[in-house]
Amino acid sequence: MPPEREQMNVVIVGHVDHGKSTLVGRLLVDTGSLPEGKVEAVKKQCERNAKPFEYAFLLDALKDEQAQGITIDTARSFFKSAKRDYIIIDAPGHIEFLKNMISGAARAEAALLVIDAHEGIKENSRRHGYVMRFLGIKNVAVCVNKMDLVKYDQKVFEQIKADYTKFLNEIDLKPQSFVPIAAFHGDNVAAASKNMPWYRGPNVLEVLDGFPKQAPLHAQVFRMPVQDIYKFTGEGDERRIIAGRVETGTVRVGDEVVFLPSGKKNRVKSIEYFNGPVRQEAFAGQSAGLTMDTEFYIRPGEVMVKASEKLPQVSQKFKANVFWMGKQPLVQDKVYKLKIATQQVPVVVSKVLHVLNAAQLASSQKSYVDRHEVGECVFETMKPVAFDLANDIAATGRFVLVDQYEIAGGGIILAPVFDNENALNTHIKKREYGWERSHITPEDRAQKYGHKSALIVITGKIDTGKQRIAKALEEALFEMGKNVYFLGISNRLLGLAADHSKDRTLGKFEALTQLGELAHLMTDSGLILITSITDIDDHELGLLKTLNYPNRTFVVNVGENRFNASGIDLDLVENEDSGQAIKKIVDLLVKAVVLDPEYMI
Ligand SMILES: Nc1nc2c(ncn2[C@@H]2O[C@H](COP(=O)(O)OP(=O)(O)O)[C@@H](O)[C@H]2O)c(=O)[nH]1
Ligand SMILES: [Mg+2]
Repeated sequence: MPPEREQMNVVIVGHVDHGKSTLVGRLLVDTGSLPEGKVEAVKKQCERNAKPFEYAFLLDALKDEQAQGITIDTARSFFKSAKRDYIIIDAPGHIEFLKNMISGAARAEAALLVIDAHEGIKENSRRHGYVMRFLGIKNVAVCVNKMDLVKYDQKVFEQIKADYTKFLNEIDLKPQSFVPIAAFHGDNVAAASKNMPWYRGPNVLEVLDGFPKQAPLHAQVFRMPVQDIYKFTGEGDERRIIAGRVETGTVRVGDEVVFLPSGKKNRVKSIEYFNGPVRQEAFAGQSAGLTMDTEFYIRPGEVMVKASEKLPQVSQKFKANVFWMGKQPLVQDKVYKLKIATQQVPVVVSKVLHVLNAAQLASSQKSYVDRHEVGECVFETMKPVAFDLANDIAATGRFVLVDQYEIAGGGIILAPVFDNENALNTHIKKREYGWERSHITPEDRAQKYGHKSALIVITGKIDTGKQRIAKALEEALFEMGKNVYFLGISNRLLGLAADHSKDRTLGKFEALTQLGELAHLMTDSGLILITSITDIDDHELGLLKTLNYPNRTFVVNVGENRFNASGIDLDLVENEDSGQAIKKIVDLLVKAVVLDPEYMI
């Protein structure tokens, strides 16, 4: 790859008239980033109109020019230092700005915060501090401007620095530096100021150059969210292609890879491109299809990473900031759909920690997030998800929230959250609390019925004889005089099959929860309940078992076990004969003391 010049996006914020445009204009002029004669032309124009020259006019003139060109982007200015290229974003409206920043349309790696030394710290100066924190921008410099208006007095600068530092510390933000400047005159912008010999620190340009830059995408750790899994169609060709876009890093043939959240490991056998020859390597920005050394099964949505590199977080809880655009407010405990890279999972807000109104930039303490507000929230997903922190890797650290088929919010992940509280446990606690137990104990029922209760889940691939075995088992147990019921819940009812009237991600979760509750009810009444479910994964099994608890759940897998690392009690071969299958399942139930030993066949 050709050596590229480093680029850094910087956002500039500050109260109106504190000198943002002037500072940007001055940076452009002092770094020689303007077209020849531009400044002179604008100055002449001012003279003709008998107006004093303003750097803001200079920026306006540039904007007009840009608008005629290809990019109509009025809020950006470009300048170069010896070290790198800068793009300065002058945030016009806060709503647009926050939306763009959080949705990933724009990304600021550093911020300049301008405060007028003469006017002092304004409410807006504080609000901007909040915004920086919400966006998680770590590289922040505060420019105390218009020092000429306070006679370049060190005491004024030190007082503002002390006061503003105190405020920033309260919101947990640590600015890199404070620079006393007179933007209009160029003091400490790109050169040291003769007027402020008492200041020995870096000028604004030096501060910017000093901000550390993230490595380019291809040099970061490898992340490839799995978009789809294709099978070769050739005769007897059993290979599978894992397809996706490499978001960051590089991967080579022979690399050991891990798929998360499942944790499955494998090794890259080949890298195929859709319209090209086989290659040895794929890197950030490329879409590729990879084959693996050993055959295995995963679902789309997993993130492929390298075993030798820093792994992403795998968790069901994280803290994030969301920018909310939904018509209905974002509320606690309602189920939304979370999309992060190619993963889609049900999610709830377990806690709203803090809310900031994007229009007024006023922060408040409330338990929901309205349209055009930014909420710092704890999210809980219904299954583990793999993610990075937005500050480390944007592609796997940002997400969108879907409410009623519409993207209603965008978020950036700030940190994983580790605690034992989870929505399922809370739900079960509530259920148990509200449950009026009868005087007949499970032991009484077992005595009377001649067996204990159980939920038997028969799982495996589609069309492997699961339903036939389930029904045969029901009949056999019924013949033995047991209280048994086959719950013929179809894939469609379970939300597992394509059903366009329902959101599949949420539908499946809802259906499994209902099934778990139903199972709990039926096993609580002393029944042996049998059901069959196609391709249930470890986590979904866990959900069923937890809901059915304290009653027991047995899992029988038919055919190749594709999605379960644990939790299978019995494996049957594909299309196993009903008689054989029943014998094995009954043996299992006898060993587990659900049935008496006399039934051991
Ligand atoms: N005296 C003085 N005036 C300045 C300085 N920097 C900016 N200004 C003036 O402050 C006013 C507002 O500046 P501007 O850059 O448009 O502020 P913005 O609203 O933050 O973009 C303009 O009249 C500038 O000329 C400075 O260092 N000293
Ligand atoms: Mg301005």
